[in-house]
Amino acid sequence: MSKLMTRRTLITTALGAAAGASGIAVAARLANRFGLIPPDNGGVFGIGETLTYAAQRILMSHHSLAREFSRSEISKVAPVNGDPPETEAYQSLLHSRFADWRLTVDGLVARPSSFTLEELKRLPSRTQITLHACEMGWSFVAEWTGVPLNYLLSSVGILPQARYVVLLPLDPWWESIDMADALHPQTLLAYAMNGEELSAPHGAPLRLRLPRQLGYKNVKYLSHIKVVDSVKNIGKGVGGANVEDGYAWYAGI
Ligand SMILES: Nc1nc2c(c(=O)[nH]1)N[C@H]1C(S)=C(S)[C@@H](COP(=O)(O)O)O[C@H]1N2
Ligand SMILES: [Mo]
Repeated sequence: MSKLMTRRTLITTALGAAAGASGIAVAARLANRFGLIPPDNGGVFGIGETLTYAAQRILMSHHSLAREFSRSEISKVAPVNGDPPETEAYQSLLHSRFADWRLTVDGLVARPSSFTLEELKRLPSRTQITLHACEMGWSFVAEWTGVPLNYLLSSVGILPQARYVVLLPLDPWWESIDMADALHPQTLLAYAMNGEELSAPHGAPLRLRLPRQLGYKNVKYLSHIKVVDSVKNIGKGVGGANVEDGYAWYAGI
C-alpha cells in the first residue's frame, strides 16, 4: 500500500469513527488539522458538510477530471437560470459589447490586475464539452471556451496564504471555491459557448465553468475575482450568497 493510501485510509477512517462515536467535536478537530473544514461548517448540516468535503478532498485526486463529451452529445436546448442583471450599468456594458468591462483580480496575489475581454481572449484558452448540472434537477451538455482560472491566477502570482477564490459578479450572486478547484485544469473563465460568444443569459461577458460542482457555483456575469485566506469577513462569512440561503458551500458532483 502506498504512503498516500495509508494516509487517506487513516484520515477517512478516523473522521468517520470520530463522527460516529464521539460526535462533532473530534471529527471537526481532525478535519481542521488537515485543513478540511468548509466555510459553512457552523450550521445545522455542519458536520455533514465537513465530512462530505473532507472525504471528497482526501479520496479524489485534486485533478481528477469531470467527464468530457463529444460534439454530437451537445444538448439542443440549454436552459437559463438567473437572468442578466437589469441594471442600467449592465445594459450599457452589453450595448458597448463590454468595451468598458474589466475583470479585476486582487486580494492575495503578487500583482493585482485588471483585464479587458480582449486581453482575456488573447490568453491561452481551453475548450471543453462538459455537463452543466443545476441543483434543481436539470442539466445540459455544452462546449465552453475560456481561460483556465489556474493560468490567470498563476499569471498574477498567488501568495502562499491563499485558501479561497471568491467570484463576484454584476448581480448579487457570489460564490467561493477552494484552491484545489481554482487550480483544477477544467475550471474555466468562459467567454464562449458552443462556438459562439457567450450570450447575456448564459453569463456574458464571462462566467465560471466548474464542471465538478453544481450549477449555482458556476457564477455568471463575473467582474471581480478575489483571492483570500478566509471568507469570514465576506457577507455572512459562509462563503457564498447561496450558502447564506442554505445551500451547501461545497457542491461537488
Ligand atoms: N451571477 C449569477 N450566476 C449564476 C446564476 C445567477 O442567477 N447569477 N444562476 C446560477 C444557477 S442556479 C445555474 S443552474 C447556472 C445557470 O447557467 P445557465 O443560465 O447558463 O444555464 O448559473 C449559475 N450562476
Ligand atoms: Mo442552478
